[in-house]
Amino acid sequence: MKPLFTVLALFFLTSTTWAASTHGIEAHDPWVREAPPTAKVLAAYLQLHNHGDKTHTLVSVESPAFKHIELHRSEEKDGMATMVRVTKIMIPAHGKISFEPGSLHIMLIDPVAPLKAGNKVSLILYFAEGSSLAVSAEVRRGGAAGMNHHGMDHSMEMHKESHGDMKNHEHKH
Ligand SMILES: [Cu+2]
Repeated sequence: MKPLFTVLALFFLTSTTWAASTHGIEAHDPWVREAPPTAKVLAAYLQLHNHGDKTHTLVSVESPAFKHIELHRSEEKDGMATMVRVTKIMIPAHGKISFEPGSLHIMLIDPVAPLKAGNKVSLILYFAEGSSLAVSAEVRRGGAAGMNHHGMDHSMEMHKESHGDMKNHEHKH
């Protein structure tokens, strides 16, 4: 965790650009799945588009609202949904990465205070190439059934295209 003033400074520097951002990386539809007030782990989702000519590599995420954040991917193993930690996620030039239920997600660990639908969570995404991107993610209800202990939705597994959703989707703008 960086000192708070650094986080805030980064936030102010980049907060106006979270929808159309730094070095060609754009975040779309960031949201956090609402969990019970006692939940120690929540998940955030968004799409990252790389409009630039260079690969960007997401390596970490920080938030003043959580003590610890990891990048995870849900996988199915022997019929059980499990999560694997991912240390970097490459977004190729003119490519797109989707974080979505049942696949890649930003795992938000140890909330500083309980969150409920309608709350906003500031996230700062750090890229290996040196840039960062601040986004504001709204807490939303993420559908009903199939929550496991990590707040993931098993019923969404069927929508997963493949285990490796890091492939380069065609860009549609
Ligand atoms: Cu996870």
